[in-house]
Amino acid sequence: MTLLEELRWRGMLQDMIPGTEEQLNKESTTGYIGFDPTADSLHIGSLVPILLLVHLQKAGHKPIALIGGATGMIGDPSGKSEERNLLTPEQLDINVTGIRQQLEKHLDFDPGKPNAAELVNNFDWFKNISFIDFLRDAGKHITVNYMMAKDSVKKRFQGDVGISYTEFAYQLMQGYDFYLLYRDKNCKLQMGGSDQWGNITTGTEFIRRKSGGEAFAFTCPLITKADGGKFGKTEKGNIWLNAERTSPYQFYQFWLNASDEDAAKWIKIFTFLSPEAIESLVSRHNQNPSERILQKALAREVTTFVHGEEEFHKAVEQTQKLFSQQDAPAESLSVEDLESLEGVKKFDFPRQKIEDGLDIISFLAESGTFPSKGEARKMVQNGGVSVNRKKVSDTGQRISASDLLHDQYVLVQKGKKNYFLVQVN
Ligand code: 485
Repeated sequence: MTLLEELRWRGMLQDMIPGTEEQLNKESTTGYIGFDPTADSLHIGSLVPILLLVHLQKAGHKPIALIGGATGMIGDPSGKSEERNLLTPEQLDINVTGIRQQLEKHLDFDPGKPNAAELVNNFDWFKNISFIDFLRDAGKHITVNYMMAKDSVKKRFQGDVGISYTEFAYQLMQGYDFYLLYRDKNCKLQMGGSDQWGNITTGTEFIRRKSGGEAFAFTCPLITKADGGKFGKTEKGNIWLNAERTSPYQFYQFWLNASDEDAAKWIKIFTFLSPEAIESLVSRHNQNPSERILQKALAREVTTFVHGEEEFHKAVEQTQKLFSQQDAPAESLSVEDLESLEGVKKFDFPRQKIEDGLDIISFLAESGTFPSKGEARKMVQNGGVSVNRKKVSDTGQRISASDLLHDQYVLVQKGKKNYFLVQVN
């Protein structure tokens, strides 16, 4: 399979400029993807473009990861219905460092290889370009009429919010990047998510008008979820690649909890497993879906890719500790275990009240774990509530300081799987 045949099979191809496939089949080609430093970490949405760069390199082409130190100062209007807030230079510095470290981890920069990866930052060239030079050198080659026809800005002409001149100019900067990489590094290909199509084609147009050259591009689809929810978000927010923001355990859990339909799609996109290996996993999975063979393989592959083998094994151990031994005493769970219980919701509660002691029904209602005392009582009477993993059998039971885990938590369980962590303060 050629690179593009493989990406097509994996469901990683959306739009493509005609001739791209021929170019990639013809010669080793340099291709780039840009990442703006809008946060100090990438999230799993950016994993697909990273994987594109890895696939590109594996197929013998040369990947360039561009960090948008300059474009990040402006803000891409693509797919955004409102003007963005400007980030401070200090925040941008922190973000550039965080993102650089993540990109460096996944590409092969070995200078001995002819297709060694490269990392560039567009601040390095934009910092030296004057406004006059930019208008003469870049702005002059693209008409405003052309720029206005892009989806990324068109929507903003219609609503009341409008678009600033700053954000309107964004596509010219990205187009200029492509032109410079084309000119100086013979980079003929740009990739990105499908929201980037407009900016990317401004680049190929720019290259054509300014130098008569031909450049290529393709995009990957934005990842969706079968239930219509937003990909990469849980109740606790985004799933980040940075272990301090999303622990490897939570990361592992995210993939493990995928629906069957999503897992079958995602295993092609997010792993390097071969089509044969994936087909065999799918058929084994379908014979016995409750074993979650696909989810386990997906979670193993992605967690190992992002966090390494050791963290993957730790995540599996932690999962076994929490789920296979459902009756392990709550006292044996560490603070991290408690905080990372799947889907756990946290509530605050005044310490004083616990120290004074109160009845279980008031505690459940006042802590917010139940909407009312009536509902709390009903569920306790039905045997559906546990505190610190012990079933509450008596509505008169009391809660006091001796029930605190690690001197600050009470673990409440509604039914089997709904966890609530009440933290006193
Ligand atoms: O020359 C370039 C300068 C900046 C960029 C690209 C080329 C960044 C780009 N405009 C952008 O905003 N990308 C998004 C980001 O950085 O968060 C996301 C895209 C997504 C995918 C990912 O970057 O929304 O589709 O391309 C890598």
